[in-house]
Amino acid sequence: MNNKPRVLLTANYGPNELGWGEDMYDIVSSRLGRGHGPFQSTSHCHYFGLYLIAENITNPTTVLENPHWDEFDRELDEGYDVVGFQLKSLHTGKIARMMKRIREKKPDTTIIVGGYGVNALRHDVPGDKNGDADYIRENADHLCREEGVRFTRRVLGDEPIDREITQYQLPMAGFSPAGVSANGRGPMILVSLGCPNACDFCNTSAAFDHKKICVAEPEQVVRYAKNYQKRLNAWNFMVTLYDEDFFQNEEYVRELGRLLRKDRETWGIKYFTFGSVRSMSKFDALELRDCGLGGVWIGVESFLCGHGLPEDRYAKRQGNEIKQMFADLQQHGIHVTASMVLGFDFHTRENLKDDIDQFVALKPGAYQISPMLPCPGTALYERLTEEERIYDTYRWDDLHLWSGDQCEYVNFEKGEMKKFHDYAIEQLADVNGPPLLQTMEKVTGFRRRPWQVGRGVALALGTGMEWCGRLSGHRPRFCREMARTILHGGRYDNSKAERELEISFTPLHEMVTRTVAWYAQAGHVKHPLPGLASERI
Ligand code: B12
Ligand code: SF4
Repeated sequence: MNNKPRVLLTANYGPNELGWGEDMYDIVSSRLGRGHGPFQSTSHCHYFGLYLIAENITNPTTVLENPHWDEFDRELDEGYDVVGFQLKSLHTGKIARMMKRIREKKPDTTIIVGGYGVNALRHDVPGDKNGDADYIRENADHLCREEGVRFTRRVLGDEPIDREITQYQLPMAGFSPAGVSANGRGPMILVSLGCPNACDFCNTSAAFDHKKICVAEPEQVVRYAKNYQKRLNAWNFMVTLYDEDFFQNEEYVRELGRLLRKDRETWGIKYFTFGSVRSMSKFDALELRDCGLGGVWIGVESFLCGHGLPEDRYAKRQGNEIKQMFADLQQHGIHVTASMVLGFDFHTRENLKDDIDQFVALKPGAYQISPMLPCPGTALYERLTEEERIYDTYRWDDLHLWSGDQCEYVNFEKGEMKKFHDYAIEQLADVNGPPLLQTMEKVTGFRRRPWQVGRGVALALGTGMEWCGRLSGHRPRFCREMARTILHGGRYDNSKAERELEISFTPLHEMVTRTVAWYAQAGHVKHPLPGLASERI
């Protein structure tokens, strides 16, 4: 331990909130895979920004993630000189309360506040009757609205400020597929912050004044990814690269691809990242796959902007036709997560339903459906304030996707947007089904919602099968190892090995088709399966 000032980095105190019945801190159950009932997968995440700062300063540092109030209070007694908070707008009240406690206990503590909630402090929300935003603005010693590692080093006098930002010790996210208690680990690397596309509703673009700040060059990304190989003791995995629109810089994408291909040891590394139609239109799916892309989150937002439609709505939607783009990516084994916004000014009851139906037809592997929520600090919030369309009841606690209407939608009644949200989730779950079942759909040829029993019945059946197996001492038909095998096989793309070693792998759906066919031929399947009735066997 050195004698430098002691630093505590913390997020808001817990417990975390539920949003329309799901844990907001679980991105899979609350958003990306919402609505799958007994087939629901779950996940957990970490406050990466805080760990990144901790790794890159030389002061003795403690990180707390959502401590309960008593734990936070007790920790303050350890005597910290500097306390840094990660602020999400939703927790403005909680962070103000934590700051007040610090000022009571040790008034001369240096308080730093960073995170996206800081950008939102540019505006007020009408429901902030407690004056929490004012308190933070007036009592924080430093508000960070730039890249946080260098900012913190500057505050601490931790020279040289511009030395490398390393990413060797970050915690990993965890994912548990439905019914499987094992935890898949999800490593991450921060590539850049901010986005020049400047969509009017976008908080992360506004936070950095629509600039892009690069944190890791391709060579660094490969180095940090190789370190994850050691930590995970695995050659093959998917790493999340945080970048608001990764494909904007074509040279970066190609250089990273070149480096990953160059070294035999990194052939198994795939990445998941964020992209837009406009930036991805500069590549074809095959090239993206060869550059290491394994999964991408694309903001679809609406079909009323984009290919063939005027530029003035959202420029990031210009470029190739989106349905074809999705189909190409998916055919090349690239997993696509898609998001859409409900309640733009151009939405009406009729075209919004049509928008949702077109979104469902994209068959995204995962999805986020967001009722439009104007975030303070953005151009959208400014405009709606001028148009007097922000409701007086709007509080900081409402700054999440499931808070209901906080502003007036041009063509909808109050409360109507949740109905469209629920319609979208229902369609995604019922029409497309969970990812594993989507594969089964291809295999069996059943395309008419074969698993559309009621949620309660499905839940009872699933739970019943599992417990019958346990209680009777018989092996259940579907077990953890089977799920693991299927998930393992489907997650990786073997294109590099195919190309360079000239071997071929059987695609997942073909492998399952053949296996099921074998069972059918051996007389283990009582009823004929439509998908196996043709020459596909
Ligand atoms: C991963 C993620 C999550 C994860 C984990 C979040 C977490 N642990 O904080 C999960 C899925 C759980 C999640 C949940 C939610 N999230 Co979230 N999430 C993100 C996402 C995609 C990436 C954040 C991240 O880890 N980046 C990588 C790290 C390394 O970078 P960073 O956090 O930006 O940190 C850097 C700087 O910002 C700064 N910094 C950050 N903290 C601090 C602190 C100090 C002291 C300093 C000096 C600097 C600093 O320094 C860091 C290094 O440069 C962002 C959007 C985005 N693209 O960034 C949204 C985002 C942060 N989430 C957001 C929201 C609103 C939510 C939810 C409320 C759900 C929702 N969307 O409605 C819930 C809240 C759950 C909860 N209880 O906190 C908003 C916050 C907006 C706001 N005004 O506050 C964002 C910006 C999304 C958006 N586009 O609006 N989220
Ligand atoms: S493209 Fe995405 S990250 Fe960039 S400004 Fe638009 S919504 Fe924000």
